[in-house]
Amino acid sequence: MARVIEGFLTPPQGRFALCVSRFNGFITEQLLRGAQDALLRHGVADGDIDVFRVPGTFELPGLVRRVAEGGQYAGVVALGCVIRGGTPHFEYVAGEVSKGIGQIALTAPCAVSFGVLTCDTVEQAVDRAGVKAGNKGADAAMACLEMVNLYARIAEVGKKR
Ligand code: INI
Repeated sequence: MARVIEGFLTPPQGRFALCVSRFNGFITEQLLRGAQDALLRHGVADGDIDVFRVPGTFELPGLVRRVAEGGQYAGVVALGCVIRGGTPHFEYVAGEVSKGIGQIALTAPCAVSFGVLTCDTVEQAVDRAGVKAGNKGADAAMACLEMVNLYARIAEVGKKR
């Protein structure tokens, strides 16, 4: 019978880094709150969570790469918010952060998750930061927790059958 290997939502060994941008802080602070709350309520100790801040979402990939590759964390969560304005700036920032975090997630020695909002309006961002559409920071933290567990299980299940 085929084995199904999934990550659990139990607290793993290891620390978590929450990397958050200050730009659009009225949204990103809510994403951070949601991510912290999700980890704490799944048994991660407060002392095992570190918060790193960057000026804007564009700066997130540079930070996340250094934090993820440093080997001190089991999971890294990127939290930011890009809101479309009247110029193409949005496209560049949103494109760079999604591409950058995506590349890091592929090769990092730990789990990396993407809690960056890319919204057309402020209202869309508010809805995703703890109002109508949940809290995407909490969702990203949960995904990170699951992937930390899953990565740990790959080595485990490879040994036994
Ligand atoms: N940074 C954001 O996090 N969100 C935005 O919506 C945004 N817009 O639209 O300008 C933004 N710009 C700043 C950018 O992330 C960098 O901090 C800046 O360009 C300096 O490198």
